[in-house]
Amino acid sequence: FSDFNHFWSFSEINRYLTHLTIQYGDICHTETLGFSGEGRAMRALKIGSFDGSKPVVFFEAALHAREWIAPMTAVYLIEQLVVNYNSHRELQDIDIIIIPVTNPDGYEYSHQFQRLWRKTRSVNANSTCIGVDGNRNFAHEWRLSTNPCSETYGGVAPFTEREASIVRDVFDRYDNQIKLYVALHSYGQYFLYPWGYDFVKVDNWEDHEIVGRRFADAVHKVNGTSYTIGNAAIELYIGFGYSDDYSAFRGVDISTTIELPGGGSYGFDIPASRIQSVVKETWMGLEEMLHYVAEVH
Ligand code: 0X9
Ligand code: ZN
Repeated sequence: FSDFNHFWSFSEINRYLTHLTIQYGDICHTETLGFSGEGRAMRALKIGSFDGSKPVVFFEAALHAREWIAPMTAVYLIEQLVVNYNSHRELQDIDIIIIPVTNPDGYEYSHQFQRLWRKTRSVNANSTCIGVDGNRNFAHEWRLSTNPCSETYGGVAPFTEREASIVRDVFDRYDNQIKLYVALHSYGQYFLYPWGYDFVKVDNWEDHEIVGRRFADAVHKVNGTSYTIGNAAIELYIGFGYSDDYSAFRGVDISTTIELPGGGSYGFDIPASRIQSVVKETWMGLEEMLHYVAEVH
């Protein structure tokens, strides 16, 4: 019942979360996990009882501001889960946390001023360049990078960014309970798993291959979209301080970054006319991953 023909602003997403929790208060609730660098409330939608007895699944989108298809995918995921909750018996055995906009300051900036903005909007000492790459600011194999003007600048220390530390806080709070972490990004149609800091695969990489294959097959059935599944460093490039590496380091069973389809002139600016087909096909893949968690745990 929502409009998936345009990219939603941060306030539209927030209004929608509020609306859902009013209409479906018995199934879901929202929680403000903290505040971004510029003071925006970072809200999560939570589905389930969170009484400690069930596996927790954690989705998060738009740590990179310009990757607009990611929060739309998260919103569609939220809608499908909440509206159809009662017809998904298996989902009732899982607790689900979704942060649709992990970098709200950057997301707003990309809407209002600069379409291709990626980083946070924090001020760097001794530099006029703004922002830290949230996906280089996590504490596993983090490295000091020298140039604050770089698009992949990791900050002066891990977790300098509220946006990254709020994600860490979720791992802390549900320590040993989170069985699946999905970072939604764009673009390139990849299902990536750790490690990203070296050409070495995470110990249980075969489980990641199984989950990735189930995701990709379910997506492919819808519109024929193909995904590449593999180790992040091998498939993409080496880097340090990634959220999915941190998740695996914290002991989350399955940790993945999904690079959704691209389009437009720069890849990140996929046209709004493609939102519907991407969010629908991706939902089929994500639902399949939830089935995996429900089966295994
Ligand atoms: O470079 C990134 O942060 C991600 N790609 S993006 O184009 N969305 O910026 C990839 C992260 C993949 N994960 C690891 N390399 N660990
Ligand atoms: Zn990204």
